[in-house]
Amino acid sequence: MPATERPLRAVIFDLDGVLVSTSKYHAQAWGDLVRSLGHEPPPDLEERVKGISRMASLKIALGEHAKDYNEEQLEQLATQKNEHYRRLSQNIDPNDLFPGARALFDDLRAAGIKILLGSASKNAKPVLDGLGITEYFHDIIDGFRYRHGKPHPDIFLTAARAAGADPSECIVVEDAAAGIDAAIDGGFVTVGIGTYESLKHAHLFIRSLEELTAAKLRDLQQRWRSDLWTATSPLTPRQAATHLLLGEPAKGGAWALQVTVDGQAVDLTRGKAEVSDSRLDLRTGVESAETRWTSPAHREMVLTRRGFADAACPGRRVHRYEIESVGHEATLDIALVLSCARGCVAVSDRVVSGPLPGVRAVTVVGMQLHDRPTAAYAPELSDEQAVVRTRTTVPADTVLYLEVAEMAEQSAAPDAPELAASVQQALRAGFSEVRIESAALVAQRLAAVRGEDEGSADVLAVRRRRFLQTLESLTRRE
Ligand code: B16
Ligand code: MG
Repeated sequence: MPATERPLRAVIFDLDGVLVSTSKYHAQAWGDLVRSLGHEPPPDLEERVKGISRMASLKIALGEHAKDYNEEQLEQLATQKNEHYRRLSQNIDPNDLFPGARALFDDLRAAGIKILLGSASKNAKPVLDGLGITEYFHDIIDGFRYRHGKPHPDIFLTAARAAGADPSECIVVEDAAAGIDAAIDGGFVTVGIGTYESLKHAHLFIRSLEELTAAKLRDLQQRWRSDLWTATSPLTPRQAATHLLLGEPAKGGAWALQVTVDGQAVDLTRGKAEVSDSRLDLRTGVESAETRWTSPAHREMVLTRRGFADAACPGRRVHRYEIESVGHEATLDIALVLSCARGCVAVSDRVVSGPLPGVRAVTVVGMQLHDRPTAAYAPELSDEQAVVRTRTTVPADTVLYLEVAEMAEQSAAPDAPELAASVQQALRAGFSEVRIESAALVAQRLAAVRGEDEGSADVLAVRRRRFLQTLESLTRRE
């Protein structure tokens, strides 16, 4: 497809940390609130709540104390914090706009490229008014306009639709790791601004908006637009659906995720399943697939799986499942099942290991719920299986993030402590953090295999093939 068929149509800006610094006010308001309750806020509070929705931020600010408050009390605390934040942020004026923003807006406008806001904040409009830049925006997607917060791509997908553009025709500018994750998963080209350590997976990192022009953004979008860097999996829809829930067999090993919703097993071969193609994003090595499943009892679920072979740790694979229960609250029973021969080991409450039948090999696999520090896990061992179980409740229309890490080795001893340590380390760090490191390495390899001759469709095809081979060899354990 000629490059001109997918021009840059829109640039979607996050607000806090990209156009203005409100994070100090957010952090101060959360800190004051938590201290007034007699608790100490986490030391890295300001960084951790960047880009995160108000209620999710509250749980981060309260940490383990969150479980001491019921939903109604949490709502009240969030309102109290917001009133304090509004007072702190009401003096924002045009001098607070970050350097380079206005010149970039003028340049984009002159080039006919739409400007949109993609912010988690419900206070975005008064802040834009205070900055005196509201008139530039084609549309403002704020905390009132999306269903799922970052790292879900919903905010940016809503913005792309509002611009009448495909995600591959848009660039997202973000300062938060969760925002770059969300944009990459949505198929956008990304610019990270701020702290390099948490933004290594962005396609371009900048320190100031002064570094950007419409022409530079156009070049970036033409080079990295997702339609050029996405491979569709050859799996049939039915295979992809099975794959989605069952995970992939590790080398010689087999693990499966079993999910029960309100007592009914999620079984994609029953009821109705609409399955997307499984897509591999060659820019990051992440493969994802989505299924919308309606159970025979008319319960609707959206299940997304994202997984990658960790370039920073050969042999390790990391997966994240996003489970949304549409229109109703659900109780989920989740079991991670590892099939193996005798001698399974429970490495911890959430990590199990076992030798594989018939071969001299071992698999270690573990899971955890993201952002649910108080969830309880229980390992169970039998002759043929090692299972980790947990139970949780998901409010209607919210997304539960479940992370799985696995490692397998042909010749390891059955209790292979270094494999177990690697799986535990991946779970401790979380999907996003592991992905940032891995994506940075993938990007380095990609730069190394990139041909000098840019632009022609043939060159791109060859380059992608070579990159795939490199990626594969990179993530294969010796
Ligand atoms: P509110 P962004 C985010 O803004 C902030 O970074 C985050 O700290 C805040 O919790 C969130 O908005 C919600 O804000 O409480 O004002 O609705 O970075 O997405 O522009
Ligand atoms: Mg931000």
